[in-house]
Amino acid sequence: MYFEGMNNFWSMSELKTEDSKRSGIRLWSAKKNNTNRNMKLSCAIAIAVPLTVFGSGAGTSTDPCVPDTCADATHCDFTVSLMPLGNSVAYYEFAECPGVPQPVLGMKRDVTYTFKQYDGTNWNHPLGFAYFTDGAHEEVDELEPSITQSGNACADDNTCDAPMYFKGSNYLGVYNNAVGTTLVGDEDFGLDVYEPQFFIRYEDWVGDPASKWNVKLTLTDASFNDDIFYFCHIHRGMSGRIKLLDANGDVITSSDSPALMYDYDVATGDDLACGTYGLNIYFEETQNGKCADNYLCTDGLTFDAPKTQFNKCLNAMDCAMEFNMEITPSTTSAVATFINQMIPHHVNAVQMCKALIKTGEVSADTEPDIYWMCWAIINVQSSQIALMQDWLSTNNVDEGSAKCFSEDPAAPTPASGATAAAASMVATVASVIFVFFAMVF
Ligand SMILES: [Cu+2]
Repeated sequence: MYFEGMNNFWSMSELKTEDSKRSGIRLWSAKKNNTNRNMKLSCAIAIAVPLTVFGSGAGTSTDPCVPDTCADATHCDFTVSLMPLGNSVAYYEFAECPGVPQPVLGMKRDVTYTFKQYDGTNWNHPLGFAYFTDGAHEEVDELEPSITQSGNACADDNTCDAPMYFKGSNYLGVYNNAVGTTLVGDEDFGLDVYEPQFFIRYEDWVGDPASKWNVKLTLTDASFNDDIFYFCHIHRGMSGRIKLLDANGDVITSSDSPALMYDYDVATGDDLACGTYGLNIYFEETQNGKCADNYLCTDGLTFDAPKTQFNKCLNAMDCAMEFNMEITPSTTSAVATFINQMIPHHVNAVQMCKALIKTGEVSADTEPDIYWMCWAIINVQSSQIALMQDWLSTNNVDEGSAKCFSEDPAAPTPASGATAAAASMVATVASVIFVFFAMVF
């Protein structure tokens, strides 16, 4: 029943499915989601079975993450999942180098790599591959059968290196450059079927036994040595570097080129305990008077430590929402006013889910309905935030985003010239912090 409601909600994002290239959201951070891994670790220890080693490498440019469990010399797997905590949407993680958000991957030429998006957390995060950061989100070249960076004649017959999208063993396209098969030139590499499927209801996406979503990528262009990127076709800000390796497994081009166009989110301070990102200035000890209220009536009640922490997280995110909703409405655009109210509202929903997952009381095993609803909130509301941010920048509506308060609302009203000057300075600093915060978000 919950998912029926969600399906309607889902269709809101489908309004812009065809425009998903601009539906990405900027990320706010990166912290490892320990929950599932720890669960796997404790299970493994309990039954005294050695842990399977999928791969090796630190996931850095000098030590890329590589698979060790290759079927043979020319067929290897990357096992994909997503970590939601400590960042704004989610970051890719690979079982070959667990615990590393957005790792640098290493790939050899003329090896077919299968990126297995089997894990449920892949829902709404179909992998793409691009020559530059974020691919079509930024209107830069992706790996497609008709696109080459090296001047290779492949562009003439649609045989350039491109991913091949699968549902189970069922190939969804026509183009083919997999090792050990016949090269087929065609513009259709299956993405047009694959990507829309990642928007459907979770149960439908994951429920079909054949729904072993996977992407195969084979790099063959011997005259191209630059790095490429994996990225999410739905959310921008999730690009990770892929470096070419020689036959010995050594990095061919040590410099990182092209550049990744942003830094990853790294949660610190109180955000670490909440699974959130960007809330540190709103916690009660440090909120600098941004909010006068305590949002939870906890007097006289006792809570265990995890719930005390969760309450603290909620209080901070409620403060953030209220503070960021206190704006002057636009006199020219109700849409702008709506957006400036809705973005902090959506951010709050996403943060609430991250904090709830962080408590450990909600997981795919213990509370699957709530857990996957939270993933829906994280994935869809993040896309909607990006859509709204894009609307504001496209329509250039500045009005309606001004804060109601030019100074700390909890500070005493300045009475004299000297205190007014001091208060003005405080207000200026607060404004700068707010503008910075707004830009980051
Ligand atoms: Cu995504």
